Amino acid sequence: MEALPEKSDLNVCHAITFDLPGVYLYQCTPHGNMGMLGLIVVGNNFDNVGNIEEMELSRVAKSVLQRLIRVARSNK
Ligand SMILES: [Cu+2]
Repeated sequence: MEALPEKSDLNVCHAITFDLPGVYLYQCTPHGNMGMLGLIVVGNNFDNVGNIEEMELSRVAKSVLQRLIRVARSNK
């Protein structure tokens, strides 16, 4: 998450190359609290998922995150 830009511009494509395996969480800035999150799993590696789960999020976002992690793990 620290490697990602804090904010991207609206309606502008943004490309990122993930060099390190692991779980990456991103959000829509105005709607993150409502659970508009995304999860990217690089290299099928969940080693850092504990750090992601400890992130401070709203209750709704936390619930969405748990579901995203469950789905990602089931697609392993
Ligand atoms: Cu949004």
